[in-house]
Parts: sequence; structure tokens; C-alpha cells
Amino acid sequence: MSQKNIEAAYKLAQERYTEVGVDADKALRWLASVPVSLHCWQGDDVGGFEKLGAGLGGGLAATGNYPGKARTPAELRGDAEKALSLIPGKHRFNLHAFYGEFGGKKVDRDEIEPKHFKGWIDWAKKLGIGLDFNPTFFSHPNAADNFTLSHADKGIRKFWVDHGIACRQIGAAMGKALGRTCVTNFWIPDGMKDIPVDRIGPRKRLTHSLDEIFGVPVDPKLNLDAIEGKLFGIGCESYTVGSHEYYLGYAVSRQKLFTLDTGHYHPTETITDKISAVFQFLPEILLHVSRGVRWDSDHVVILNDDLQALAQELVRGDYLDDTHIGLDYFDASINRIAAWVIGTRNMLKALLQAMLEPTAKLQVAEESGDYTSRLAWFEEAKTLPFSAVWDYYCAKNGVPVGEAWLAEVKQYEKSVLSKRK
Ligand code: RNT
Ligand code: ZN
Repeated sequence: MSQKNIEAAYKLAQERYTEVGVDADKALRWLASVPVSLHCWQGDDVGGFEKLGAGLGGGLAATGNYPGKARTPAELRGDAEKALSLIPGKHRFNLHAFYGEFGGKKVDRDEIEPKHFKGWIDWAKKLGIGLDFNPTFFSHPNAADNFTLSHADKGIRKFWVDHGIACRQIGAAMGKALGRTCVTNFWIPDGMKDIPVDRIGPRKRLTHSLDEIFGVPVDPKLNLDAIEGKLFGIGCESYTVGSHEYYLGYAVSRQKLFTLDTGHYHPTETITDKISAVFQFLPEILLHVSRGVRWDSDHVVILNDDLQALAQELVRGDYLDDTHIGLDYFDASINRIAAWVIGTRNMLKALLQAMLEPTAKLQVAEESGDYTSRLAWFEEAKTLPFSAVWDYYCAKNGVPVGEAWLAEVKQYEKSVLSKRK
């Protein structure tokens, strides 16, 4: 597409949006202010760099064996940089603790320090982006039986408490070095495959462990804590210690960020309706945007009704300043850089579509009880010339317009990924 056509199409689209009371320029400025946190774990199938030989645990599953996955921090950074260069706007990068750089030494999870993330911090500084963080409570011998912070064994609990404390310090170091608050998200796999007799004990122990971790003061300007619940996991079908009710209660009582992962609910349940409920009691939330297919399968995020409804809710409720958007999926059956690019561009497209919605017209219709007009406007809004605005935004940000990013990924695959054996 020529620059001339991109601009001409945008001009016409802008006029059309003005007719329905929407300022397209304003929507683009708004979109530019929203960072999306790209998850490191799409780049290497949630492998990490510890080489403990424990394999992927916690009921997580990355299926597929597409060639070319990143094997080292340098490769992962290179791949992520390629992805970021194909996505309009300034974003963030989300690391798990087992992606540290340990210089060939064995540094156990309770011993990790900010210095093990210096390579990542320097890289983020160079790119001018913020980092987010996650303790890794899986893929480790001390998590082999699917219990960590709620483990019945005091020693194992202590090991994971120390890991949690270390991770918040690392988050704070990242926040400080980069001048951007780091969000550290806690997700634990704890639970049981079959029906437990005692549902109470593990939850009491989890509360105690979390209180110990969060009892260590950390400046919230540098690091914010988030906690992520779940309905079930593979091998954890009957009982999840950190269920949604558990963590919502914990988050509200301790004023922590509540993490909503779009794949963690019953398949017919979406998080759209939950956001305004949670915001009645918490100032900020974290999202893990994913796509479950029949179950919590973590497919690449596509521009479907769920994603659009989520973005609309964030925009209509003016929640974007208080919502940290992270992605969480891992597809090992396609080019991993493409997976990042497709999912992130879709998140941004959904947000832009929502920002271009004639919301004022919808509100007037609803407030006056004119549900006929509300439905009519919902449907008309779907075919407004959104793509011309998106293309213009990509061009303005110096990233490929339309499908042009794919050729760049294919070229990178040929010149870089295919050499990894
Ligand atoms: C697992 C959670 C969690 C993980 C990442 C790797 O069900 O969604 O967020 O996917 O921490
Ligand atoms: Zn998640």
C-alpha cells in the first residue's frame, strides 16, 4: 500500500468518524499511550534458562515443535526485538524468574538476585521499554507434587516464600533502573488432581505464605504485586488452592492487584463483566490476555468477539490508566515471533476499534431507554472504516502496514531462526 493511499484512506475514514461524533486523531493519541506487556515465554515455549531438566510443570503445556525457538537469552532478546519492531507503539516485556542469566552456575530460585537480570535490564534500557516480572513456582523439583506456597512441608514453603521475596526485590530493581513501575505477578500451580479431603489447610497456609512475602516492604512506585487465580489446571482438575474467590478476597483485603486471565474461567464465561465489579473494590488490575479453545489452552490471541468486548469494556469504563495489559499464551506450532506479533497487534486493534466506537450515541440511546437505537448503533459501528485508521497508525509508527509484517518474519526465519539446530 502506498503512503499516498494510506493517507487518503485515513482522511476519508476520519471524515466518516466525525459524522458519527468520533475523533479519530484523538483515538490514535489514546492508543499510543497504552503499553501491552509481551510475555517472554511465547519465545521459547515456557522453557526458561535454568536447564534444571525438570521439564515444563505446573500443568502448563506448550504443544507443537515448530523449529527455531530461542535457546539463549541473547536469542530470545533478538527475537523479541524483531517482534517489537513489527508492532506499533511503545510496549513492555514480561519476564519469568527462570529466564535469569546465571553464567552457567546453579543459582536456586530462593537465591536469585537483580544481578541475574542485568542483561534484561540493560536491553530494556536500550529499547526504552519497561519490564514486568513473575516468580516461577513451577518446573522445579520443589514443585513436583503441585504444591508450593501452600505445601504441607514447612521447608518447601519457606523455599518458595524466599523465592517470592527475592522476586519482588528484582521487580523493584527493574522498576528503579528503568524508571517505570514493574508489575510482579504471582501465580502458583497448587492444587489436586482428585477430590481432596482437606480444602482448608492449603488455603490457610497459602494466606500465611503470601502474608510473609508481602510483609517485606517494597516501594509500590517501583514494584506492584499482582495475584492470579484459576479455575483448574491439568493435573489440578478437582481443587485449585488459589481459586478466583480466594484471590479476590486476598487482593481486596491486602489491596493487591487482581489478575484476570481470560483463559482461567469456565469456557462459557468471559472476563468482560467482571472488570467493573472488581474495580468497585480495587484501584488497579492486571490482565492476562489469552485465548482458551474448549479449555485453558493458551492459543494465540485473535480479534474475536471476546477480545473486542474486553477492549470495549476497558475503553467505555475509562479503565485503561488503571489496567496493566499483559499477554499470556504459548503456541509452539507456528513461528513464535509471528505469534507475538499477531497477538499483540490484535490486542491493539481491539483497543483502537473500541476507541473509535460512537460511545456517546450508545449512551444517549441507553439512557433514554431507546434500546432499538442502541442495538442499531452497536451493529453499524462494526462496519465503520476502522482498517484505514489502523493502517495509518502503523505507517505513522514506522511499522509494516497490513500483512507486510509477515514477509519480514519469513525473512528473519530464513536468515536467523533456520540456522538454530
Ligand atoms: C497459568 C497462568 C500463568 C502462566 C504464566 C507462564 O495458568 O496463566 O500466568 O501462564 O505465568
Ligand atoms: Zn496467566
